[in-house]
Amino acid sequence: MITLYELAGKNDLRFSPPCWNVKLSLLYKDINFQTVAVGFSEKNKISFSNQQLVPVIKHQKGFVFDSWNIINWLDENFDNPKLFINETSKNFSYFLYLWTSRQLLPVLFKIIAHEIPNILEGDDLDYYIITREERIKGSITKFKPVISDSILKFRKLINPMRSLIKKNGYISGTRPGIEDFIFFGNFKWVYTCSTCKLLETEDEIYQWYKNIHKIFNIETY
Ligand SMILES: N[C@@H](CCC(=O)N[C@@H](CS)C(=O)NCC(=O)O)C(=O)O
Repeated sequence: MITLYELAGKNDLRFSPPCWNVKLSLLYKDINFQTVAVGFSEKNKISFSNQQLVPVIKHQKGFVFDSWNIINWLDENFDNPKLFINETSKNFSYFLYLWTSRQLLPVLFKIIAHEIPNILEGDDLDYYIITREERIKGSITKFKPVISDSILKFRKLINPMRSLIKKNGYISGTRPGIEDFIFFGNFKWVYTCSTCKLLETEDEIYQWYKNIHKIFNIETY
């Protein structure tokens, strides 16, 4: 049995983008797994991995951390269905992983930074405020004046994905696959942690986001 250590907030809310990417990959491959909730202030739970971030998976022979490494490990160690159907899909997925972590999530952070405290409590809340305010050298409310600009910027930034989704239904093609799972985490983060109307409800990407929920029956995860 695989154990996925993932970030959790108040009321056991699971909101971490890379943890969601891994979870969708596990569901897609129909791998038996359990999850362990890790609060921001509960690094002791993942100390066996000798680093501080989730997702981490523990398997019979050891552990793997970082969503990209985990996805690769899962595909190498569990057969069909394959996440990467060929090298091209692997390369495009890697691009999406880098684009998400380096470009998209930082824009989204500016939109939801001030709302994340609503889903945290106790030491986790203190940890979030202290570490993030240190990182951005200011208050987590400092981006509030640029929220509407950031939303417009984000919607435009993801235009190529919108075109793909419009054309095929999913990024991977006519059915969801790893490319969709990596992109999904962005939206799950925003909609779980904030009240922000990131996408218009008529936006094809919004429909795509809802479809992924239905297909994987993930409301409860
Ligand atoms: N590149 C890593 C990013 C991991 C990461 O930043 N995880 C965040 C949650 S989204 C975390 O563990 N944060 C804990 C902290 O800030 O202390 C991946 O894709 O797994």
